[in-house]
Amino acid sequence: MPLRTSDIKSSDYVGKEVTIRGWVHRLRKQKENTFVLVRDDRGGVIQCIFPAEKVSNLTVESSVEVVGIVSQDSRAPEGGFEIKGKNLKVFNIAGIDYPIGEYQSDQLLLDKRHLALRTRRMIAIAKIRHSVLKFGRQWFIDNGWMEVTAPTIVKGAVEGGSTLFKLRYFDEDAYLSQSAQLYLEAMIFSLGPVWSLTPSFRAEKSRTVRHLAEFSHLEAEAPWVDLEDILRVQEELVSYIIQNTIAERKEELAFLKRDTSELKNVQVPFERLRYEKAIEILQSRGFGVEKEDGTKRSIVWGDDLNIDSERELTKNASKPIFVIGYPLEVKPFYVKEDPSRKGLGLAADMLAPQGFGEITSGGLREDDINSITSRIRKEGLDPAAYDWYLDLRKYGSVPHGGFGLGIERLMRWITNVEDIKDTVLFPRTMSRVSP
Ligand code: AMO
Repeated sequence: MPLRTSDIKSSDYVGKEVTIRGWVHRLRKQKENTFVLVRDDRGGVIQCIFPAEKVSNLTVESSVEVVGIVSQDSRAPEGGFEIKGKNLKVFNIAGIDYPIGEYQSDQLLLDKRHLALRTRRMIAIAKIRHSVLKFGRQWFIDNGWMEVTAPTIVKGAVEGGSTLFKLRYFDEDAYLSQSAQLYLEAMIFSLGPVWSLTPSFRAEKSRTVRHLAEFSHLEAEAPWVDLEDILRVQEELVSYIIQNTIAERKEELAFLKRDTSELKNVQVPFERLRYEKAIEILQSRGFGVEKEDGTKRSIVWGDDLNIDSERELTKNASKPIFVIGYPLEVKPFYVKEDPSRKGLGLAADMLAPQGFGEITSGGLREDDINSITSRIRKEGLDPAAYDWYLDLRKYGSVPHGGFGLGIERLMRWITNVEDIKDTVLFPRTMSRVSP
């Protein structure tokens, strides 16, 4: 394996001959010498100096192998080390029409995302994403949860019929999964606490900076838990991911100009705010919701919290807030009713601070066969499509609960990038299914 630029930027290598491979990131031609910035396969960049005539045919993004001597020069960009080139091997001379330059429209960067992955911004985001996924998995390993995977081609809705992607599955209709939750619920009977990371699909008709049609969904489910147990798992998991990621990705977050001092505050416990209290706070601030005719009215008990109300509730917070106990009407059929507060669900959403909005949703599941069957009907769904799911309430039903966390929502908060499309390498939205 050839060395990477990060390996050779050290006094140990000064005066030594090295071989690196990469792509021409930038070229600066002078009369006698050409300064070739080479980017390695992890995005590290080093300046290589060649006699101009030796590299006259090089173009940006050509793939090369450089053999040369490392030297230290404080004027050299990218950390004061450079390579005095001896030999150059070219794998491919890139076409001169490489479309990505220094200043590009967001649209072009999305249309050419397969090439834009080579920009320093996307490399930084990809590395942060890697850390988020790694530390998420690590938390579950350290805490004894079992990793599982659920199918993504399914027969039924989990999060409401309006965002289902339908597909033809041989001779029948099927859907792309909105959530692995129902499958994880089946697994806890023999596997105990389980978690999975699978894509979830939502035919979201909304074009917002928070919605994708395909997102990475980290989900967990466990038997014999109460709501507080499920909240604790979420706050511990999220603070573990954040603290470890900001420690590991200082450079990348600095490149993105993310001030991480506020993320350092993200330590357990997170505040718990009851839904009715949240409504009272919003009312006391004169908060309105938009009616269908476009006019506004005051927010009232029974309204769901939209992004504006989430922003209002979290604008001064330095860490996430759990909103607990939404009315059952605004939650899916599986949410368990609070026996001591009729009409309210034993469920909670975690809202990230400063208006980043909901990043997790979870709670206890209705475990009584009759209640859940009538709730499925009430939502206009066909209980027959849930026959196997209902078996879980028939044979040894237990109190249980879990949650789902949207990796890209968490990424958006950690990186502070404006658009969720930039937190994933190849975004899928209502208007984008390519590249
Ligand atoms: P919910 O539908 O709230 O709940 O989704 C859980 C989390 O997934 C993320 N998310 C999204 N991210 C990007 N684009 C989208 N279109 C999108 N939709 C959702 C959010 C959200 O908090 N089964 C339940 C969870 C549970 O109770 O276990 C569920 O899917 O971060």
